[in-house]
Amino acid sequence: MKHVTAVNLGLVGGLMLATPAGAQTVVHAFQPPPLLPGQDGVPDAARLLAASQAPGCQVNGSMSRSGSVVSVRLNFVRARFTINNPDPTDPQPHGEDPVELRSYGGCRSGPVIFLKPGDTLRTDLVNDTSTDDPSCLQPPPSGLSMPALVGCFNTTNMHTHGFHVSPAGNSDNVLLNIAPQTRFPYEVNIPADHAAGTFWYHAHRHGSTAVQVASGASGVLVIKGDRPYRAPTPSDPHPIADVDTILHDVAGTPLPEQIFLLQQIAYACFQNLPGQKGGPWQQIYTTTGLYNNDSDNKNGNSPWVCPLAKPGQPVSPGVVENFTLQLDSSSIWDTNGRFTSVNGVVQPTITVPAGQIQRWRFVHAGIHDTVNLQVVRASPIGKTNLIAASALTGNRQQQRSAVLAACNATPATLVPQFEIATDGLTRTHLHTIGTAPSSGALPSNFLQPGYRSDVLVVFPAEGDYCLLNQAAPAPERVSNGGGGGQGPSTPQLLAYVHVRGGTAVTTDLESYVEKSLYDANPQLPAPVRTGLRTGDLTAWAPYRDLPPADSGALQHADFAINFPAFTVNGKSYDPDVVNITRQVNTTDDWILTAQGEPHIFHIHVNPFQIIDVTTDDGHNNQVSIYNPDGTCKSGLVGADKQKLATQYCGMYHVFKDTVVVENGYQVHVRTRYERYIGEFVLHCHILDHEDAGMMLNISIVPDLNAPAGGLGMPGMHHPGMSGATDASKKMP
Ligand SMILES: [Cu+2]
Repeated sequence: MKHVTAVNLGLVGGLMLATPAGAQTVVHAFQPPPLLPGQDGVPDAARLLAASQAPGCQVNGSMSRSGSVVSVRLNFVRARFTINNPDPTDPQPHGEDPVELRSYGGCRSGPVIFLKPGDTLRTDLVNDTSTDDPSCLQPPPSGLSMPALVGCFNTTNMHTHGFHVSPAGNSDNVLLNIAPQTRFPYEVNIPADHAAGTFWYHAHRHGSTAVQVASGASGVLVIKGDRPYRAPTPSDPHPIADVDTILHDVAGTPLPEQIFLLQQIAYACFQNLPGQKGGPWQQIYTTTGLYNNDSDNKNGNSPWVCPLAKPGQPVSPGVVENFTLQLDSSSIWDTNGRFTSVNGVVQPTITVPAGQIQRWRFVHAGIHDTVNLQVVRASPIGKTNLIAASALTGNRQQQRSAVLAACNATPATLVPQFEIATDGLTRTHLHTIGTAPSSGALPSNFLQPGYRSDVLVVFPAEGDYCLLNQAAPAPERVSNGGGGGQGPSTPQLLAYVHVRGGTAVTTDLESYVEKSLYDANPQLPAPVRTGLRTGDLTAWAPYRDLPPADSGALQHADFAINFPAFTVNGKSYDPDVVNITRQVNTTDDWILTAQGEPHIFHIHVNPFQIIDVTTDDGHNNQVSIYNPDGTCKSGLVGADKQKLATQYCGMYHVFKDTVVVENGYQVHVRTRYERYIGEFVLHCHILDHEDAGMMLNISIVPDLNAPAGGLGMPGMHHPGMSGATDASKKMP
């Protein structure tokens, strides 16, 4: 471990720090996600702090707005760029690993797209990848060891995750297949009553989803709303209001915002010997040698490296090409040494003033590893403050001890996060994460793949802080039983936070935030405004409690792996089968369960409300983990049960679109199939599980009791047609 000397803390961004040994560490400034050329009139862009001039990615694409029509050209390409590597032994120039990855626009993270309720998003998705990728051959080369259902990695499509929009036709239709060297005009009509919030888009072609998302094929969708609070009337008992309209200071200046697109880009450098048997992408360079599919190969537990090529030793750029070696291995993200990046940058440095309330939009765009997000005040180690100097070095495993020492989370060092929205949807009450220890563990903002969390943060005083992905014992993580992450759960510093200037806050931070919102919004009627003093956001929450299911019929989703089959309700995904048919504008109760290891439920189009979470009381009775006030009962989560369940403690009656399903618990959710008919999917959001089959088709039809579910005329079966009116699929 190399230590750096003291540096000028006022400088960030490409600053080279001298170390005693003469090696150099580069400080990387926080960068917002790239914007598309042509995107203008975005008030947020001007407010995004820091580093807007930093050398970012030149996005391959464009954007324009004409009235409410937003036209985006997004190129899906396999492009060369670099990813910074904090390991000082990395031989690549300037510590930048060359990579060649599939992504949107040829950037490490896709461009952020700002939208408004009522907009039409027209996306010209240009699949500019080649037609001759090995994974697309039939059969693929034996060396790729591709499981059934997985591949072709150059075929893609696009999902608007969390949007309440049509799943049919050329809207949010993930049953489409956009082949290499073709393009497709998506048109997503965002209804005028759509919630404002944080959403995201990503590739969702079954079989290539994990490879593409693990390569960085994801970006953030922000819907900004300007609908002010209005009093309810008999004809409009729940007027829509956007939380955006109250997030400003007393002068009316909107609170600064930051986007954190968290990606787990699983690149590896391969030795592709010319003409090697079984094709390319079989041998990964690691610190201890080559890692391949040989069952006795021990290098699978060693961090990956990208050496310089030598005669007879070819080295590919960093790629994601081997599903089995890079994504599907049970502990690989824990051991590969790679970092969760923030908007494409590994361990950036963000500088904020003390006392300033900011809205941070977290998006977990990784494919299968939990992020236990904490904000922690840093501690110097001896004379060196590694966080002040932005100077952690080494791969993720090598940084472990320094991270734990420098970012030592205790009740005294933890900075609370005040969550205002989950999965983009404003909560009815501000939820404080990070002050009171619960169940013996320090609270984290548990982010699972697919989750979003919008939080207000405020730093009490100047100093140095860690944005931390805290280490988590196996029971607190997904895939503790294999298949995603059963390794040592190495903690990681996600970002350095330097708090400079501003005004210190000496009062309780929650009171400070709530009073600030109260003071800034004198336009509100008294009871609504007063509610802000205790974090009441009900007036801005887009969804109300759902009444019980119409039919009383219960739907189930049970996730299980019976290797090699990855199943929901005992079935692996079959694109030709409609597994579940339900009727539009009705409400269902669902029970979600997972066998063997935790999985992550996600369903498209409509959010769901967490009605209850139950577990066995030891006498074959399911009992709620919640008290009547929505707090967690002690004894049913935590020490004597699986700790992952503590994640449910902030979720009582919350609306979400993605939720972890812990073993030994039943997650009861309620959803209303509002407005849209058509076929879409529910699946595990551990994306290698999804590709391997953990997905079902659901069809929403106009009338369950009409012939063919009320879709079209009897006998109207058109083979090959897909979308809302496809009655040709087999019913189970
Ligand atoms: Cu799963």
